[in-house]
Amino acid sequence: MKLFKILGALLLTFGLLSAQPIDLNGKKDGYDISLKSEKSLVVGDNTFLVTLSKDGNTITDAKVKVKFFMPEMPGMPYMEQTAKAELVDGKYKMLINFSMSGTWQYHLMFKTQDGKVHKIRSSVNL
Ligand SMILES: [Cu+2]
Repeated sequence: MKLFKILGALLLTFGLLSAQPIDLNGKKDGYDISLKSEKSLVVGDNTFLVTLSKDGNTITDAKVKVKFFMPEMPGMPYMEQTAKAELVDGKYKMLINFSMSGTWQYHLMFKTQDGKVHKIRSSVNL
């Protein structure tokens, strides 16, 4: 009985943690990148917001795109979702539809005015 209570509490804790919107920050080639989701991630439509800055200055003239993918697994083909960002209120906004829960890897790419393409790789869970 006690064990079930502990397991229940753990599940609840994980549930609450994974129910938070994502808020990831990284640095690449001198740029500060933040990737946020508007809400907690769900199977279906998710809005992502990216902000870019360099030396404290917000960059709004880059081209930003993202690719989320899940490798092939037994009984499941490779899955991929890509989106090009649209600039809304100084933030790069993208819509991604996740077809299933699990770990999705992503490549976030942005092309700056100097013509250089920068890429960061990470993953999210839902
Ligand atoms: Cu999958």
